[in-house]
Amino acid sequence: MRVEVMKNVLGSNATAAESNRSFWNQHGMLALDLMGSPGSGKTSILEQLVRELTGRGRSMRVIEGDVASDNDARRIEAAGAEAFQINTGGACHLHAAMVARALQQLDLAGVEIILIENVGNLVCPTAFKLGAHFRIVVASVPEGDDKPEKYPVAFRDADVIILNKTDLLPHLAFDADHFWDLAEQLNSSAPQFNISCTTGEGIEALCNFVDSELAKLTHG
Ligand SMILES: Nc1nc2c(ncn2[C@@H]2O[C@H](COP(=O)(O)OP(=O)(O)OP(=O)(O)O)[C@@H](O)[C@H]2O)c(=O)[nH]1
Ligand SMILES: [Mg+2]
Repeated sequence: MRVEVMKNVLGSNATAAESNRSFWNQHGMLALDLMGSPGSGKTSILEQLVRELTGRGRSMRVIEGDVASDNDARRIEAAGAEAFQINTGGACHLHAAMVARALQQLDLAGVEIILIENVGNLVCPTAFKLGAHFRIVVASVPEGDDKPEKYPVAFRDADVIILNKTDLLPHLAFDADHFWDLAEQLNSSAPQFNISCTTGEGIEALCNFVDSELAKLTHG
């Protein structure tokens, strides 16, 4: 019985995710879904992307997922993009229908990029795709270099892997080569980015990636 209910929930989420993807494709919008542990730096990366991509003349909206509070939406608005906060009220992931409802609320005229921050954890969001073109997993140096080994699905299914807070590498016993070896064993195709939101390392490269994927989507 429980298995049946779960199958239905996942099935209806998959349908809603496909519909989100069709909507984005029809309107030439590139959608990115960031997942990662609480505090790994998802909002900080989004703030950097908003600033850098706005500077390049890109137009974007941000959908923020949290159990509670609108702290992250307020941070994004301060960085310069319109944001829509979803509070799940306890659920540990966004689901595709929540994102569809957010899209209906946002003014999407002229928008090229949709950035989504999933609820902070490396487990629940893996089962609930949102339809985004890229699922980005964000790990960070203080979490420890064994995370790919402990949360393999998050890394195996990712389309992009980010290691954030590289400015802390000199201060912590984190072996970056070991982290990337583990990530590579699970997923050798996902582009990899070393990022520091404090120093700005890697932000330009990440924005170049977003720009080139947007160009592929809109120009074929
Ligand atoms: N040293 C350092 N600190 C960072 C970096 N990126 C983010 N932080 C800090 O890490 C903390 C958490 O960052 P957030 O961006 O709020 O993390 P988050 O993943 O959005 O957290 P949740 O929304 O709670 O899941 C903040 O105090 C940030 O200033 C970085 O590259 N280096
Ligand atoms: Mg956040």
